[in-house]
Amino acid sequence: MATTLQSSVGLRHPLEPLSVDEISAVVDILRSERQLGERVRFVTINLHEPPKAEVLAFPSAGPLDRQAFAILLDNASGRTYEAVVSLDRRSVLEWTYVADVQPAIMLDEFLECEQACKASPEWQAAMRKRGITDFDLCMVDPWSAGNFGIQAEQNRRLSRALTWVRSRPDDNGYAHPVENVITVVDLHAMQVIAVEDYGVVPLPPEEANYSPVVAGARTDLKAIEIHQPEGPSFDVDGHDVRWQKWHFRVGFTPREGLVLHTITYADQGRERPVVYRAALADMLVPYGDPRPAYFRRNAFDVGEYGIGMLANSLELGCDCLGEIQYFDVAGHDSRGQTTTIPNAICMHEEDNGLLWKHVDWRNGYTESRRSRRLVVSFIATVGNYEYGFYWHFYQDGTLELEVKLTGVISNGATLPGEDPKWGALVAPQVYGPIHQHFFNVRLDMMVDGPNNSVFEVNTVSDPTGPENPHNNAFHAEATLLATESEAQRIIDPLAARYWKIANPSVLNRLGHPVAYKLMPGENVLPFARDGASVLKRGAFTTKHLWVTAFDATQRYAAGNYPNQHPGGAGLPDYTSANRPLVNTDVVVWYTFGAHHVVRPEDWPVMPVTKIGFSLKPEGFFDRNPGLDVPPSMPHGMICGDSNSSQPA
Ligand SMILES: [Cu+2]
Repeated sequence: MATTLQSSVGLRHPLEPLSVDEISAVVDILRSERQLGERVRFVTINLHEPPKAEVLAFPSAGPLDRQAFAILLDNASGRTYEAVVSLDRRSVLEWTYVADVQPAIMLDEFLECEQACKASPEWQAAMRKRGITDFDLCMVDPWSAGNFGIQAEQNRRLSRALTWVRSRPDDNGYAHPVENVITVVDLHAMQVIAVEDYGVVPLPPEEANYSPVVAGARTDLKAIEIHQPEGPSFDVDGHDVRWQKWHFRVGFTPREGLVLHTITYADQGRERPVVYRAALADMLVPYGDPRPAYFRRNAFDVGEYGIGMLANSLELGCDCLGEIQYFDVAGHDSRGQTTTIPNAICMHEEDNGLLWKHVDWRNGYTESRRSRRLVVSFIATVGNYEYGFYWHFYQDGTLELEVKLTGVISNGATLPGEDPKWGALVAPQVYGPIHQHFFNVRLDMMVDGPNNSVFEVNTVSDPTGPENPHNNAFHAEATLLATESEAQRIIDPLAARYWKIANPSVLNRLGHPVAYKLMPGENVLPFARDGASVLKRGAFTTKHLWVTAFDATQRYAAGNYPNQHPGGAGLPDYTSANRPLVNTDVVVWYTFGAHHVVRPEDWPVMPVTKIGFSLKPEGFFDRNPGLDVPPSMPHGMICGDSNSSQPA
């Protein structure tokens, strides 16, 4: 894809992601100024976003100092450092030692950890005990260790790796879990320190491959092609996107993946802000099996691994269909070598069925409009699972996030005839433990300006009385969430509950504050009980809505370093001061959970499951903002011709 880094005013926008050359320069500057040893790894390097006020004042205040933020890990000392580097001044501005943390597990560590396991005599012995002798066919996934308060694990960088085995090189190895073997690896030394073996269970007998050659492709599917002969309706300048009155910037970080910046909607000659920054703030996948080989199985896919780092390179016609605008993503490995993920972000338009319609049934006069949506997406592969993140922009002012879950379930092997309590059989002797997938999205809201208030809206039945003599009355009741402790809420579908982010200083033509509402979709709470390690570390999952007063340093729902963290970081910590939230710069954090009782149909590769939420205008506009969408019938035809003629 050809992009320019210059904005229309000739200056590079301060939120333009770091280029490959800039990442390379950051590595050079850090190496030369800090005399980094051989064993220092670059965990993440990304844009150090300038302060919000400076970004919003751009370009009138001129160019801003171009800065990068980096996390480094010294395997020799076990120390973690954070650095801020000025690219313009080619110098390290800040260098901070961060005590007692473990940064995310890096992709290089995935591969090195697998090699270390395969080289370990203890691991090899555990495999031989199970009749496995060709170690090249084994797959060892480095699962995070969590924190269970075990003294011997404190201050060590650990992985608790799980093993699967292919029956031949092109076999789906996840069909053959090596049950009950947990390989504990010290990731600083990159050495196996223990192999926990809870007993031999035979490998499941069946292969479970999913290529069409194996499955037998159906033959009755005719071609479908998406043509846009005049090209797509969006304009792209670097990472700046304009589409159907929406204007925003695409960003990407190794940790969060896709980031949307400065989302505005043009209305009656004004670019009206809606969201300043939107990104995934963490994930948690807790599993429900309490047995020794399973109780530590959980994953914080954002904070423990970096979901952006694991992004796929997308393919036309496979992942995305139609007229596609791709964005490449610049990155690096842990040794500071730069990388590029080509086509990591996909953007395209989709026909989305009906936008609005009415038939005047007396005279047949009909107006209807097709809905078009803009989709900005990326897909990450985290070991066995795939997560797709799709932001949808609509012509009625709605913004939506849809997460698609697919890939191969995390699994285990059972004895013949065994039917496990904490999960379900998906194939003979293959077991999928019950689990949940929680996502938390941080929405730095800016509804018509920086200062907003958040309300909870419940619909209530009126009590019987003089005002409600027929018992039919019900109404929507808005309650101000005035402080951070008040603004920790869960869904209530039976009260039709939603949350409204309003700007008290801007009134619509009906005299009410303009607002957007956060509409929950499917959701659930964790089933782990109080006291569970996973809830201490992932407390963000215990509430669906959190609201905080804006602080640029508060970005992650489970804190900056969830890997092996004892808990309490992130949202519980951010809200501990109980700051006021009224008519101020607020950040809305929404947690949504997909509950996964595993089915045989999820095997061997899981059909997509979707979950998400939407942000919908509520009194933000004076009327239906999609009224001006033109009819789509070509060649002078009018929708409704089949009903009757248009009135004179
Ligand atoms: Cu699942």
